[in-house]
Formats: sequence, structure tokens, C-alpha cells
Amino acid sequence: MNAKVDDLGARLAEVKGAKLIKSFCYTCPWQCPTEVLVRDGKIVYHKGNPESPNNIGSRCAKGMASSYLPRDPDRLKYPMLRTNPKGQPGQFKRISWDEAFTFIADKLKAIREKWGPEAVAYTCHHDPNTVFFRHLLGDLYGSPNNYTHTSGCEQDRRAACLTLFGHVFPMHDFANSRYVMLWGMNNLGANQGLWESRALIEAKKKGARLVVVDPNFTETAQKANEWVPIRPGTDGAMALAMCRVIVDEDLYDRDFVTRYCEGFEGFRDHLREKGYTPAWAEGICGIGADTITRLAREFARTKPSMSAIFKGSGYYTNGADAARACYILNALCGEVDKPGNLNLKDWAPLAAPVVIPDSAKAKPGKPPLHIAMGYPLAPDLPNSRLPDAVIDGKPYPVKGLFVQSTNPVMSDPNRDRVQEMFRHLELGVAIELFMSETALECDIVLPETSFYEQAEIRNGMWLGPEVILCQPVVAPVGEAKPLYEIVKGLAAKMGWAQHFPYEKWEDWGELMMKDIPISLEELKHKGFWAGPVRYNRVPEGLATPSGKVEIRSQAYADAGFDPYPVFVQRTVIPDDEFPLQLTHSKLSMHCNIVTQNNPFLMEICGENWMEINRVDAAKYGIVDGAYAIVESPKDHIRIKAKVVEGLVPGCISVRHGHGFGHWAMGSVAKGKGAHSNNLMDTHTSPITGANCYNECKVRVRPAP
Ligand SMILES: Nc1nc2c(c(=O)[nH]1)N[C@H]1C(S)=C(S)[C@@H](COP(=O)(O)OP(=O)(O)OC[C@H]3O[C@@H](n4cnc5c(=O)[nH]c(N)nc54)[C@H](O)[C@@H]3O)O[C@H]1N2
Ligand SMILES: Nc1nc2c(c(=O)[nH]1)N[C@H]1C(S)=C(S)[C@@H](COP(=O)(O)OP(=O)(O)OC[C@H]3O[C@@H](n4cnc5c(=O)[nH]c(N)nc54)[C@H](O)[C@@H]3O)O[C@H]1N2
Ligand code: SF4
Ligand SMILES: [Mo]
Repeated sequence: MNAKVDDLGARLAEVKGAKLIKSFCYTCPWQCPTEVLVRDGKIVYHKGNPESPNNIGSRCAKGMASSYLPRDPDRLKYPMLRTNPKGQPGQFKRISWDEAFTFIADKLKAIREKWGPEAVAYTCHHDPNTVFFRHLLGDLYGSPNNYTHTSGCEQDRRAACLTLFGHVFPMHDFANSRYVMLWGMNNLGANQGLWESRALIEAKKKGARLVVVDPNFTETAQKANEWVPIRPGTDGAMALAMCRVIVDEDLYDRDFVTRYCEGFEGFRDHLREKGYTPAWAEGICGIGADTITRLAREFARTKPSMSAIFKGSGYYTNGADAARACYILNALCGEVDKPGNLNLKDWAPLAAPVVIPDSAKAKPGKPPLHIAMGYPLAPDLPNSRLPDAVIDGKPYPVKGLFVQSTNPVMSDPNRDRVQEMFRHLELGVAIELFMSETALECDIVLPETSFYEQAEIRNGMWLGPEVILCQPVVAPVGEAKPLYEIVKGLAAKMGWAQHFPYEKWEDWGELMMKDIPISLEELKHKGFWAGPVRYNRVPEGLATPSGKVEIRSQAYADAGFDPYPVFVQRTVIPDDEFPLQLTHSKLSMHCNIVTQNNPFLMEICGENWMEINRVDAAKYGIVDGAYAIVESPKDHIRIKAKVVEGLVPGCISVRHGHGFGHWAMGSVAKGKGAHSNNLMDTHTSPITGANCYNECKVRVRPAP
């Protein structure tokens, strides 16, 4: 007891008088603003920024545990150059930054000379400061292939939002909603953003009805008024049938669809011609026609309401139109961008951190890969098709690849093919915190600083326009550099030093802030700038080709698809030999791949597992808590089983499959849990180019 009191006293003394620095957390993509207390170059305490409208002072366990990052002994400390041939586990030697920049610049010049600038591509996930690389590789080098990792993430949702609303990333105004229908969105598991999750719970306390459509009885489903246990990959059928009820029973908002929607009448005819009725959908999704009809009536009659998706339907090849259909429910009922709806958030007018004159800009000679690959509607690179370009030269050869803050060997489907891809590159560069599985396949590995060691200014993920600031609070680990310094060093070797003239981060920070109502100094003091939340932007005209909500999409028609959403079956259907459908969902205590080397989080959740329904478990001899073998036509994994009641029979759910089973990364992460991404083949959405992680059939048996 006394020891504890003494510890507390010592802790308080440490915190008292420490310097408070406003920053943000980047452990997951939701970037909660924070306050970090620093003393003698060490983080002594940190918490959410109580003034910020997003997280209002709170942080999740992942965020709180994240201050381990700058102390993690497994972090990369120096640039490393490969010393052995590719195809074997990489061996590396330490080199200087100058050698690293020279090596990369020489390769970049050689590739441009021989293959053209488009033969170099860039992908990232958590995209701290990626904007600097875009100026270097895009504007100056001339590659049109600067991408993020969206095809591994919410590519279908993004495409649906762009098509319908001309908006890339609507937020969710749960707080004001009376009826929330979530399609495979597990806010209380993968906390979509603390403030959104909190707003959802608050709305529910105030009496909003929450309906969760998900094959799994998730953390969010457990808190819902109703769980709709849909069969995997069938959301499109159910949403289209709900649309049909709303149209046939005259429950739609006539004024809204007439004034602000493109193609309502055509859609009504389309639903009837295709026979999209609740009775038809029942046979596909396993939800009774009477339930579908009732949900449609409830949704249309309760206002304000919201139908929202994130990743759930996007795990399948038919996910793009499922996403469109889920969102059209909002449009039919006139529930778009009003309080309690999807919010077509304004972005803060952040300027570029560097100014490249037009005269210095290179002109790309070829279209970007996603266009050349035949995915004109893809909002980002169909990255599981990248191996086709690298290995087979289709649609054109890619010879150089930068991967920053992304670990595609772990996170993309079909690991074998992704590893094979890296072995065919003339230049593979990983910009990483750890010697990741992907870094192991590269020629050169550059250590980047973590968000505790660098600055960044970016748009925040809140309803209103918001600028958030990340400030360096501790010294870089080893010789790690922030991306803006890496770009500057590389630019100098390429002969473009004059375009990156900053000496310190505040120099580019000032430039970015020039159109924001507060100065950089004020931003440092406050940590964020938030503008007013706005609603009702639909009458102002949207950023779609027609300016309206496009229920009918000409862009789809031009690309050879039905201009209205249709339902087709997913690609991989279980059979006698592989009778179960593989599905995935994320864990509350981890975020993707970035958290498994954190000993605190690993103590709470040290391995992943697969969930299986009691009926299937009995059939295949699977015992709760024991290990099982999950086998697909391609590979198998050994994973702990959890026998549950709440999972649709006929499928299993692997929790956080891509973030466990590390064979590299760090000493804490290595060897824990199972990695499911080599079970599946490459399946890509024909419309958006999204990776389809659940297009996979499996069988299970007890592990020997
Ligand atoms: N704690 C935590 N937070 C995170 C992350 C994390 O790893 N951990 N990751 C972050 C990232 S990168 C993202 S993209 C988001 C993801 O946020 P979510 O999309 O909410 O997360 P997932 O767990 O992928 O949720 C997918 C859900 O879809 C369900 N599902 C599977 N197939 C179907 C189907 O056919 N139909 C329907 N209706 N549902 C289906 C799964 O059972 C699962 O519950 O979360 C972010 N936040
Ligand atoms: N089977 C299956 N696979 C999936 C999913 C699934 O549900 N099931 N979900 C998909 C989803 S939604 C996503 S978003 C992707 C995510 O997968 P990825 O795009 O690979 O991204 P992350 O998992 O966030 O991070 C990968 C790497 O970034 C490094 N890193 C972390 N912070 C920093 C930093 O500040 N700087 C640098 N340079 N590196 C850093 C980490 O060490 C890690 O190796 O995975 C997808 N893969
Ligand atoms: S929700 Fe994400 S950004 Fe916020 S504290 Fe948790 S890990 Fe950090
Ligand atoms: Mo994601």
C-alpha cells in the first residue's frame, strides 16, 4: 500500500512542472488531439486535449499505451542497406543517411532513364507528411503513381460516397440521430473515432434506435436495439429490398428526391424490373422478408436517421454496389447532411507546405496505374493488382516502390504474391519504424520518426473543418528522421534542393497555415483549430457531375457498369470441401499492424483468435479455448478458437488476422497469434479495385 502511495507521490512530482505540449495521437487513423507532458526529454504523462471537440479529453487504451513507441528498443535506428540477394530473408548493414540518399537517387535516375518516371510508385497508410513525398515524386520526378492504401481499407465506401455525394469521407452525426443503421461497422470494437463512438452511445441513451447488420454479434451489436445477423456478402440484396419497400409504400421524401437527386424514377423502375423484393432478398441474406419490410418502414419513418457502412461489405467483390445501396437509403428518405445524418464535412483550407513552380513540374507521360489497369472509378490504387505491374509488366512495368507506414506483406491478401513482387523490384524502399515483414523484402530501409518525434499539420477527423497539430515532444530515436527531412535529403541528391528550403518544421508550418484564421503560434498553444459545424449543404450543390445526389451514376455507365446498384453474388462460395466462409474483424486493443510490439497492449490482448458458432464447432470438433487449424485451398493457419453463439453459422470470424503472426517487426510481436492473409487468393472489386479479404472459403479441424 505504502509503496503504491510513494509511487504515486513520485509520479506526481515527476508530472508537476513538466512542460505541456499540444499534439495528436496517430496510433489509429482517427488522430485524437492530445496533451503531452515532458520532463528531461521524457514523456511523463499524456492525455486527450480537453478542449478539442473530437475526443474531449479522452483517449483509448491504444493511445495511452503508445508513449512506449519512442522507448521501444526494437525501433529502427539507422538507414539499412540489404547485403544479400532477394528471395532470402533480408540481411542488412548500417549505412549513413548520405549513402542512403545517394543510393536511392541513383536508382531513381536509372529507372526514369530506362523505364520512365511512372515506373516508380509510392504507397502509404498512416500517411504522416506524405504530402512532401507527393511533391518530390509527383511534381518533380513525374510519377502519377502516388497512392495511399485505401484499396486495403474503405475503398468501396469511398467510391460510393464520391459517386453519390461528391464527398470523399462523410462523418457520422450520431449525436443528433434518432435511428442509426450500421452495416458491418463495429464502432465499439474498432473504435472508429472516440468521439463518434461516444456520440453513438449518447444518442442511444437519449432514445435513438440502433440496428446493427453484421454476421457477427459484435461489441456494437451487443449494445444495439436489434442485431440483424446477415449472411456474409449479401448486404446489397437487403439494402435494395429496403429501397423497394420505401419506394413502393411511398415512404420516400418526394420533395428531396425530385429536387436534389439524379435518377430517382429510373431507380424505382430498376428495383421493380430486377425483382428486388424482401421475399427475394430473404433467400439470399437469410433475413426474413417481414423483418426487412419492418426495418425499411422504421428507417423511413423515424427522423433524423442514418444508414452507414465502413468496411463490412467492402470485404467482398460485390461490395461497391452494396455500399451504394446502403447510402441510397439515406437519399430516398431525404436524410443527407441534416443534423443526425451522414455529414458532408467541410475541410480546413490547409495550403501546401512547399511551392513547386509550374515550370519545374514534370509532365507524366502515362496515365496513373489505376486508370491503366482499367479501374477508372477507383479512388486509389487497386494495390493487390500492383504485383501484376511489377512481376508481369501489366499494364506497364513498375520497377521502383516506396512503402511508408504500410506493411503490405502482412496486410494485403495473398502474401506469397506480394513477397514475390518485392523480389522483382529494382528499387524497394521501406520507410518504417520497425524492420517489418515488408522492410525485410526491400533493398533499403529508412528509419522514420514516430508521431512523438515529429511535426505534422493536417485536417482533423471531426464534423466541422479542423486543423490539428502534431509537435515533436521527444528526440528522434537513433538517427531516425521525419519524412520532411527524408524528402529534403533525397531532393538535394536529385538536384531539387531549392524546392525544399525549410530549415525547421515551423518554416513549412507557416506556409500551410496561411489561409487558416489562426497563426501557427496560436495553433501550437491550442493544438487545434476548429471551424463551425455546418449542415444542409445539399441545396448548395454537391461536387458530383450533376451537382445532385447521383442515385443514377453516369460515371458507372461510362465505365461499363449498371448506372444503378445491382446485386450479384460474391465470388468465392463455400462448398463441400471448404464449407465455411472466412470473415474478419478488428480488435479494440490493437490497431492493424502498428500495436503488436507494445508490451502493455500485448499483456491485455496477446494473440488473436477465430470465432466459430457453437453448431459449427460441434460439427467439426472445435473446442473453446483450444487451437484449431483453419485451412483454405491455398494455405493453413493454427489459431485459438472461441466458440460463440452470436455468429452466423457457415462462417468463421478471424479477429485482426492481418496484425498478428509476425515473423519480423519486433521481439514482443514476433510469433504471437496467426496471420490469415495468405489463406486468400487475390480478389479485387471489379468496380473499385478494393482488396476483397473475405473472398475465401475454409475448413476447420482441431490442431494436433
Ligand atoms: N481498435 C481499433 N480501431 C481501429 C482499427 C483497429 O484495427 N483497431 N482499425 C482502423 C481502421 S484502418 C479501419 S478501416 C476501421 C475499420 O472499422 P470497421 O469497419 O468498423 O472495422 P471492422 O472490424 O473491419 O468491421 C467490419 C465488420 O464487418 C463485419 N462483416 C463482415 N462481413 C460482413 C458482411 O458481409 N456484411 C456486414 N454487414 N458486415 C460484415 C465483421 O463481422 C465486422 O464486425 O477501424 C479503425 N479503427
Ligand atoms: N485479413 C485482413 N487484412 C486486412 C484487414 C482486415 O480486416 N483483414 N484490414 C485492412 C485495413 S482496414 C487496413 S487500413 C490495412 C492496414 O494495413 P497497412 O496499410 O499495412 O497499415 P498499418 O497496419 O497501419 O501499418 C503498417 C506499418 O506501418 C508502420 N508504422 C506505424 N507508424 C508509423 C510511422 O509513423 N511511420 C512509419 N514510417 N511507419 C509507421 C508499422 O510498423 C507497420 O509495419 O490492413 C488491411 N488488411
Ligand atoms: S482512438 Fe486512435 S487516435 Fe484516438 S487515442 Fe485511440 S489510438 Fe489514439
Ligand atoms: Mo483501414
